[in-house]
Amino acid sequence: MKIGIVCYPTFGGSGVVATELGKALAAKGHQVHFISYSQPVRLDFFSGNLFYHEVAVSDYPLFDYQPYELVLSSKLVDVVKYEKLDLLHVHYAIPHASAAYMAKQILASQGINIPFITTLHGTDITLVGKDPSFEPVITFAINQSDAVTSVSESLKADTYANFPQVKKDIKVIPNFICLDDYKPNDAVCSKKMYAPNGERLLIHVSNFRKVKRVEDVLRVFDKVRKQIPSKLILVGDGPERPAIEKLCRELDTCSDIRSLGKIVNPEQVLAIADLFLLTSETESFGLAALEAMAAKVPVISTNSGGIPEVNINGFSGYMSNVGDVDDMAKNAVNILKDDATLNQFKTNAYQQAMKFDIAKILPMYELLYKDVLSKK
Ligand code: GMT
Repeated sequence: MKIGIVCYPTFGGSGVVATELGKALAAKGHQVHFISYSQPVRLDFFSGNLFYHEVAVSDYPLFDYQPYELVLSSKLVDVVKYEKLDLLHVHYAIPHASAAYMAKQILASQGINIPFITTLHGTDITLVGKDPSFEPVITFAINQSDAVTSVSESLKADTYANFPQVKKDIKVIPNFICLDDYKPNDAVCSKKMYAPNGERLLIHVSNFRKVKRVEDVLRVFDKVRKQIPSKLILVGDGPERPAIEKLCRELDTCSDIRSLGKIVNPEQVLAIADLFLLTSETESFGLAALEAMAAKVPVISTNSGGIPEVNINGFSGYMSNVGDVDDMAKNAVNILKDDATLNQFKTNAYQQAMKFDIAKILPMYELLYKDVLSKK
């Protein structure tokens, strides 16, 4: 098949999922064309089946806001026509689904029928998408998609709740990881670098937005390190960084925390971690937690959104109510208190991650593509 994938190229989960999906499809012999405004960060892989088309937005002075959606629609028309694509798969509803709809209509006027599949990722439905200014467009674009998937049952339910006019059947295809990328020998970091005296190593990976409640990560860590010698690694960057730095000083924990910034291959750092902290207000899925489990790192998380579909309480880690940092710290100590318990949780975490191996999930997308094409 010749598949066009539209995604955000940044470190966000939707871009990561889209890129890894495209890489896996290319490895299976499909021709995959990425269409985005810059090279996706995880597109660090060479294959004769992978192509990248940049959406170049002009900076004409009349525009205070560049009309990205229109440029994207035009680019889609161009790529579909000249690369003879079979279908488009757009990740994140805003504005990718409506741009795909527009491209589809333009192409239809030229006698070309291109189906498009929309994958909903989370904040496009639960945060940004909820904004009434987006509602009619999102509802319309979802209903007009040839197929719609969501990354969890929870997100599917949220979509119907937040967009009552959505009538489309939504198919849940969970996120995945490529377990082959998590081979222990691939570790390029050593634990001694960050925990020189054998301390337990906690880790948090996110884009440091408000929804991640990174302050809670610091508060949990502060409570844990008072009971068990520990260090904390922060991976990622984002708007909440100044608030985090302030809190770290207030709690006097800075000497035990290392910020590594944005990292393209988080598995290299996850490989040396003992415990992952995910304190989000909501997560449609929590790909970061799944990546941790694939690296045999148990997860202390909140129980909101789709997280319970990923982290199994008392098995791959523990879940607590949003903001209950005392409970999270208690659970963290329970996992970290001795090697036997920690090793059991590490084994369980990996076992849970195996359920989401790409080998199991990729065929679901391929089946969906075939189904959509059969109705073309
Ligand atoms: O978490 C973010 O802020 C980024 C966002 C994205 O779309 O890039 O992540 C969402 O999609 C991920 C991949 O499907 C999910 O694993 C995340 O849970 C989801 N984030 C939220 O729902 C907050």
